[in-house]
Amino acid sequence: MKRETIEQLKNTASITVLTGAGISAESGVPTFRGDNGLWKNFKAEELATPQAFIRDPSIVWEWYDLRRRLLKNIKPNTGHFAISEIERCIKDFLLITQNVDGLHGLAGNKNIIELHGNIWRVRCVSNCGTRVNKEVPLKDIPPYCDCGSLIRPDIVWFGEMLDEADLRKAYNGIRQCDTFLVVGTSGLVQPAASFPIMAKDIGAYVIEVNIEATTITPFSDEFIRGKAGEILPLLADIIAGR
Ligand code: BJW
Ligand code: ZN
Repeated sequence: MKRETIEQLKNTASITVLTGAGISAESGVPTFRGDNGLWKNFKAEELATPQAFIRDPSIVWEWYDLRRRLLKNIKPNTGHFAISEIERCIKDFLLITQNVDGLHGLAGNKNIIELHGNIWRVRCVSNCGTRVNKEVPLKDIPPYCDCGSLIRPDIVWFGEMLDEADLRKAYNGIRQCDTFLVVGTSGLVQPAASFPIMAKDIGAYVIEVNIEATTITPFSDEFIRGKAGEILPLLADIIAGR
């Protein structure tokens, strides 16, 4: 690690973190892309769209049901816990996650934006309400609401708008931070992929942790190659003054 990065982490007053599927990989959650991406046979770009859901809600629900079954007993790993320790050390802290697995909350983080939704939340397509449903496996696929409309996962699919309040809060966090930490994302999905670049433009120190270089790497002040579960505890140690 560069001396400059260590100094930055020791002295930082505000940190915004962006995470992707890579941080949950060591908990056993498959990533979306790349050689180890278990979903290679199921393309997110094909299943995670409103068009796919209209065409065949059962196929889309089968995919989410499979993922919910896989996630049911999964636990946060040392990477998640390190980020929750960083939040306890830094008052001005924001975590923006693209993950829908809820593991950051289980690890103890409080100020979280779940940019792409949460796999345990569902909503009626007629917008008659959002609710939590942890039924695994689902009894009926696709599930229907009492009002007769289909129920869908409360997830942001390709071509759908992100929640406006979430986006506003994310942009504020990007504007205000002096350190921007990006972990385990391929940087291929917008608008999240542009957050580190925006942070860099505004003057933040950008640190990237990933097992391989990404589209974000050229914009990083330091790229730390390695597993999130191994690198993040080291960063948390520095921030905590150990
Ligand atoms: C490790 C590791 C370890 C592994 N340690 N690292 C501008 C330009 C071009 C296109 C667009 C644009 N603006 C919008 C678009 C369209 C689209 C888009 O981005 N398309 C691209 C594919 C080109 N974006 C949208 O539609 C978004 N909506 C939007 O922008 O609305 C406005 C708008 C609409 C229409 C037109 C224009 C504007 C919505 C995006 C929603 C994404 N949803 C998904 C699926 C739903 C969630 C779910 O079912 O789970 O979210 S897609 C999928 O990708 C999922 C993820 O959150 C997301 C990001 O993936 P992530 O996390 O980066 O995972 P991977 O697998 O790609 O990478 C894992 C990484 O971990 C790798 O780098 C590994 O190396 C690393 N790793 N183990 C550390 N142990
Ligand atoms: Zn309804």
